[in-house]
Amino acid sequence: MNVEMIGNYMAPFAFDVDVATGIIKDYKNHVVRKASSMRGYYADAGALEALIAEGDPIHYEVFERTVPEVYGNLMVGISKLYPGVVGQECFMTKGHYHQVIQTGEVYLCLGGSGYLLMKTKEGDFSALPMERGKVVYVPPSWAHRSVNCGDDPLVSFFVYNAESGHNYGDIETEGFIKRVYKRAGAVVIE
Ligand code: S6P
Ligand code: ZN
Repeated sequence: MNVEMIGNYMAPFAFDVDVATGIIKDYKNHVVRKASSMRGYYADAGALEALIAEGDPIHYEVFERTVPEVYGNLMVGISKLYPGVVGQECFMTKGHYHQVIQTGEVYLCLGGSGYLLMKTKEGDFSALPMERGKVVYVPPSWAHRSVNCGDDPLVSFFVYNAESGHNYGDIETEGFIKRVYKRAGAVVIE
């Protein structure tokens, strides 16, 4: 990829985030995952198919300022997860381990409410609340998934090692130990 240089080094840069909408103004990479990208992830496959048939709404978007994916660089961006349920299960991201499993990540929640679910290969589990102003530190070895339990988009700024990569396959086969539901208006993790 082309990066701006000053002398021998990558040039420092700055960018703006529209905190209200959760959009990086000059993003370089944009990932959009619709309901149809989420087949196999929710407990109620029939409810997901109904949602897809009703118009296949966007589940989440990721905006990144990409940098070369090499040791030392940091990838930064915004994750915007829309509110909604599949059956009674709250909208969520696919979730992943990092391919380079000894790399961590930091999330700063800018708006909305939900959880960051985390799990390890050994079956350890953690669910930390996400709300505006909350920083969640994801240590190395922990897979992570965002879940939106509120009525507004769950918007988070994230920073991770640029060489981390994403391992989705293991989550597709392992699942995430616990799921988050809205039952009669109450959020339950079970
Ligand atoms: C990347 C970071 C986030 C997620 C994003 C979407 O390491 O954790 O940018 O990619 O929240 O989730 P997922 O699981 O579909 O990549
Ligand atoms: Zn990650």
